[in-house]
Amino acid sequence: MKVGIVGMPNAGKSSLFNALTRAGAEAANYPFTTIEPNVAVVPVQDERLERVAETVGASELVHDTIDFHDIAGLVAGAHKGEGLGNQFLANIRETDALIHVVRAHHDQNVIHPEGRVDPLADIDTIETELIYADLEQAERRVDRVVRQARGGERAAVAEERWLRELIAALQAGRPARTVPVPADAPDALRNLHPLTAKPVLFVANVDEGSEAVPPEIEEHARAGGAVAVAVSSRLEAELSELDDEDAAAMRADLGVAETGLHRVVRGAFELLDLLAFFTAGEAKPAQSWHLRRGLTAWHAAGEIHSDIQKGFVRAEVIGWDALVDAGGYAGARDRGTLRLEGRDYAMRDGDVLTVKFTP
Ligand SMILES: Nc1nc2c(ncn2[C@@H]2O[C@H](COP(=O)(O)OP(=O)(O)O)[C@@H](O)[C@H]2O)c(=O)[nH]1
Ligand SMILES: [Mg+2]
Repeated sequence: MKVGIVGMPNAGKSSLFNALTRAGAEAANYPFTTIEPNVAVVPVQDERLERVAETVGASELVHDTIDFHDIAGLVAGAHKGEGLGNQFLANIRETDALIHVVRAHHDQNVIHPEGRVDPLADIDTIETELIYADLEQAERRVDRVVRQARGGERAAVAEERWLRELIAALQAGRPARTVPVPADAPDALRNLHPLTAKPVLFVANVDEGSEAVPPEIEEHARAGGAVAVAVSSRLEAELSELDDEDAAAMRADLGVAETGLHRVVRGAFELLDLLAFFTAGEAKPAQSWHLRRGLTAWHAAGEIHSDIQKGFVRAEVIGWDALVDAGGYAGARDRGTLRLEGRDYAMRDGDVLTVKFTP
C-alpha cells in the first residue's frame, strides 16, 4: 500500500515523514532492506497479531506495512511545470491514497509561503493544483481515445464519454471522484490515474499539545467524503527521537494520549476501507496482511503468494479471538470453531487464515 504525502511548502510534510521513518526503522522484523530516501515503510501495529502469535507459538511477528512517500514540490503553478512540476505529479499518480498535510499551528517562527496561516486557503491551493494536473492529463487522453472511438471500439466510446464528463467536472472545480466510471469502460480509471480520484486523509498539523482537528478542516474533509486527523508534526518528529519511556512521559505531560503516528496509520487504513487478516503457525512467523473489505479468501491467498492463490483448494478460517479462546488450532478444531471455507468466502476483519493449496 502506497500513500503519498502532499501539502504546501513548510506545512510539515517532512517532519511527519521523518517521524514515520524512525517509527519504521525501530520496528522489529523490518521486512524491507532497501528504502529510498523519500519512502518510509511503516508497520501497522496490531495487538491482535501479538495475541495470535503467543497462542500458536509463532517464531516471530511480521507486521503489515504502509509505504509513505514524501512528495515535495507541490506549489501553486506546479501543473505548469513550476517547482518540480509535472515530474513530481507523476510520482503521486502511482499512490493508492494521499495524505494532505495542512498547517494549522501558529508558530510565528515558521514562515508561511503566502505569509498567513489559513488552512482552507492552503487546502484550496493544493486541490486546485491537483485538479489542473488531472485536467491536463484528461485532455491529452481524450485526444487519443477519440481516434479509437471513431473506429467504433465500444470501450473507447464509453471512455470518451466519461472523459468529456470528467473534463467538464474538473473545469467546474470538482474532483474526479465525483464522476462515476461507466461499467462499459472498466479500464478508464486505470488509463488516467486521476489524482483527484484518490482517497485523501487530511492531517491537520496543529499546535503542540492539541489533539483536535480544527472545525473548518473537519468540515471540509467530511463534505468531500474524506477523513481528518490532528497531529503535531514537530512534536512527533521530536518524540520519535526519544526512547519509548521518555516519549510516553512527555506525552503524558502534554496530555496527548495516542501517538499521532498511530492516528495517521489507522486513518490510512480506514480511508482505504481495508480489513486486516492474519496467518500464523507454530514455529512459523505470525504475519498481518490487509485486504479491501468485501474481497474473498481467494483474494487473500493472492496477497500471501500468487502460487498459493493459483493452487487454492480450501481455506481454514477462524476469528482471532476464537483462536485465542481455544488456546490454539487443536483446541479450535475440537470446539468446531475452525471452519473450512471455499474460495468465495468473504474475509472478515481479524480472521486467521490457513490456505490449503496444491503446489
Ligand atoms: N511549531 C511547529 N513547527 C513545525 C511543525 N511542523 C513543522 N514545523 C516546522 O516547520 C518547518 C517546515 O517543516 P517541514 O516538515 O520541513 O515542512 P515541509 O516543507 O512541508 O516538508 C520546519 O522548521 C519545522 O520544524 C509543528 O507542528 N509545529
Ligand atoms: Mg519537505
